[in-house]
Amino acid sequence: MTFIYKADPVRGAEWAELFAQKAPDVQFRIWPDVGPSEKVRYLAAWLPPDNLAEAFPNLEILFSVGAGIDQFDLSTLPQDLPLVRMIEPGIAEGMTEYVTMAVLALHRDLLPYIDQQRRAVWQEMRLVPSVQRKVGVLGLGMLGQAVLEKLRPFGFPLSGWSRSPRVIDGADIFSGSSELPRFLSGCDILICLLPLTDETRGILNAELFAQLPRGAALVSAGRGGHLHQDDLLAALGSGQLSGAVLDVTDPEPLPGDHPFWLHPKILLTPHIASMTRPETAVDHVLDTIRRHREGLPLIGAVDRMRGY
Ligand code: NDP
Ligand code: OXD
Repeated sequence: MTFIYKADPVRGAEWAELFAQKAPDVQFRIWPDVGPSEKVRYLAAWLPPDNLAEAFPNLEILFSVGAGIDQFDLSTLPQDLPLVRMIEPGIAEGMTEYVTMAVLALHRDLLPYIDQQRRAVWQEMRLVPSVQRKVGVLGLGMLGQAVLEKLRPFGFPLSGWSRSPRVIDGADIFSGSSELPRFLSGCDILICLLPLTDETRGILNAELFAQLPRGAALVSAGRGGHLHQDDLLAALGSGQLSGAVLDVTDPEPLPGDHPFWLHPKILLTPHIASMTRPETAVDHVLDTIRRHREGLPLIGAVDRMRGY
């Protein structure tokens, strides 16, 4: 029984050591060294190979090595093949640190202060108390909920928006497109942690920015495809938005001459908000294999109809 890892080979070597300790009965191989293809039962990939069904006729589970699965073309995957995304505490920990850093940077005017420093300007700005800075999260899944919990002690009025209604302690929750305008009107800092689907592609656009309070700021850490780049530049130019922290772009990396690189109101990071941690990722994968063998529901199984 073979498990194939097809992503960053350095992290793959760490997975190999963990498999050797925790599941010595499984033959762990790193792409492209796949061995006899009929023995392959499990594949963990950032991008799966073409012709998956022909390449591995006995595949039982396809894992995404990340929390997102938009990099997979769902229409080309065998319909009955379970697709399981990465659910492990390292991803949530990294994301909550990143978003907290971004929210505090925007709240405490770090971008204009960096700009002032570059120009040798020593000038204070009025400090806004946290109770007057409303923070809202688009997407209330594993990451959105963890972020709200992490932000709670700072005293920002918190809110969130998702597809289905829910109750979260200490946050006003909105759901569905009908409640989006009311949610947006209460966000001085808007954090996007949605998955990228047909419904969410391009959601961060001029129409959405116009519904935020004037001078609001954006943290985009879901996927680059959520953002309409020209609309962001226009909103920053007009003052409708005051700043943006972007961890994801489309494409990644951006071309060298892209206006985001040197924009004084944009802080850009290279998709590092969080990273799958091998120790806990391997536990998730082995637990999923066990549950699959026992006929139990799989944690992190992707709903093909919803697309996340
Ligand atoms: P989940 O699937 O757990 O949560 C997704 C949330 O988005 C849910 O609350 C869901 O609503 C909501 N949602 C989806 N579609 C819509 C819609 N059309 N309208 C309103 N709400 C919607 O995902 P995670 O929290 O685990 O991850 C979110 C994304 O973060 C990933 O898909 C990935 O793209 C990105 N990511 C980025 C990383 C980085 O390093 N920058 C690292 C890890 C992930 P409902 O609850 O009703 O289903
Ligand atoms: C992920 C990511 O989806 O790294 O986990 O973006």
